[in-house]
Amino acid sequence: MEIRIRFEKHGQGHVFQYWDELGSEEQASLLEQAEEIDLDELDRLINTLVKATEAHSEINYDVLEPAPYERIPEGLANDARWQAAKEAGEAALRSGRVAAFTVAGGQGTRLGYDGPKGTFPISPIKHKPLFQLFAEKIMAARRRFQCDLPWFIMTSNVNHDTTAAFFAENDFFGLGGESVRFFRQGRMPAVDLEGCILMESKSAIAMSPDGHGGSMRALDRSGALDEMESRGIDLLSYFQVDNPHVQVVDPCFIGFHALSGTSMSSKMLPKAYEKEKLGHFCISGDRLEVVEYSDMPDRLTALRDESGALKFIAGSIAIHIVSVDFVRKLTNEASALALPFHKALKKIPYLNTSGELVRPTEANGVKFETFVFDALPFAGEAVIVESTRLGDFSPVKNAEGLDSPESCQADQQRLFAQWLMAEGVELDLDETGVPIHKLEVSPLFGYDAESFSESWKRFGEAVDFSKDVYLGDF
Ligand code: UD2
Repeated sequence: MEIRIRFEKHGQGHVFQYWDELGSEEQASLLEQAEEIDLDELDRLINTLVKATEAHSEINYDVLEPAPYERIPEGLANDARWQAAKEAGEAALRSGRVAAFTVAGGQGTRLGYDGPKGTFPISPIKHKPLFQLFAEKIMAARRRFQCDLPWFIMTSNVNHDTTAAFFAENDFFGLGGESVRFFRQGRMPAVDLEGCILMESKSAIAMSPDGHGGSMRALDRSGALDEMESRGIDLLSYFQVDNPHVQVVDPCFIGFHALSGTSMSSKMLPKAYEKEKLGHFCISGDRLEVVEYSDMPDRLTALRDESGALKFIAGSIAIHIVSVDFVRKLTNEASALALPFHKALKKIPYLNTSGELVRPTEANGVKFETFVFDALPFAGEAVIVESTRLGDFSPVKNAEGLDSPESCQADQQRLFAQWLMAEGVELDLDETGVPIHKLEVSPLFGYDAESFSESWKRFGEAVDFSKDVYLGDF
């Protein structure tokens, strides 16, 4: 068998060790996985990321400087540049140039939830799942901008079928099945610390999603890019499945991107504290880079400027605008713009030499992933735009504590309380700004201060805030 010989030549012949014991379906499944693996690429990754004795880093920390960003001005409503950006973004939305794009292929292990993360219930009263909140935001934007606004969702082998089934069961939350498109990201094999491919069973390689950077390749391979181009879509509003606060399409942000002529733009938040787990927007020489929190040396995260503020303050919240023609360029093999792989040391269950499954208690292997923000250096003059925390970011990552369902529900209610109080409503709040009685606002009622204000004025009903209140579509 030709493929078996190829694996042997690359020192990975053990993948087929149990071939003769397998039934025909298992053989077919193993072959399919093996064929996904680019052995030359894997050799290169093993040599540079697994076997190399010195830590391999592209980043020269000695020349790293904070990246400049577009600050939110004092009087945003009267700021000519921000208003011009908003108008440009609204025009792009109205003319159907934008698609929403969610990366939802992750394994979500930290949350400890058994199912695709997007199906996790997160709103404070109605317990709407993450996917429903995004769907309602998309629906609200369609109504406001009178556009199709399709939604592309990247899944992975781990959760593709369950994600698609969940949308079907929920009638696509009213969006129309033809306007929601799912596609799978690629996979990479995990290897042990010597570089041997790990097996999950006699017929299965330990494969895992290839990182959210894999979204670029997957957009191309799935035909999603062709579809976008044929529909006149040239801008992707990219966000992560774990963040229900995200403005799925933000006209100002889209406008800054469109007016600048860049290929990729990102939102930032000033980091709340030194070790907050956000990538850092940095300039290295003349390149814009995002240096992940785990790679940033403590001596740099601790640096402060004359005013006492963190020097490397611009944190990446994983919200981007990506031009469709840029994705084409990135995925065109001739362009040599491939995103670099990063390694993650993990505890990976594996089949030992006697064919028994071992669940290690220490990290025993390496997974390989690419990150979408590594495309920024190729994007020309990328634009980084400041956002507000409640307005755009409160992710659900951990079962408890920071970035948990509890912290996220509290933040949702703080945001809704802000909108109501701006309309002159008096609310009882606890000492952290969370209303005493639960509060939930459907994105179909209001998805930002402006749309909320419009609905509130039209709604005109007396609301009793001495008990839990849900404001829905009306
Ligand atoms: C990410 C960023 C971090 C910060 C933070 C904000 C990285 C490496 N770090 O941290 O800088 O912006 O988010 O919340 O990205 N995903 C896939 N396929 C994959 C892997 C991940 O679709 O193969 C999706 C996943 O479903 C989720 C998102 O990417 O929506 C983030 O993944 P993560 O949980 O690995 O990222 P995290 O929290 O370490």
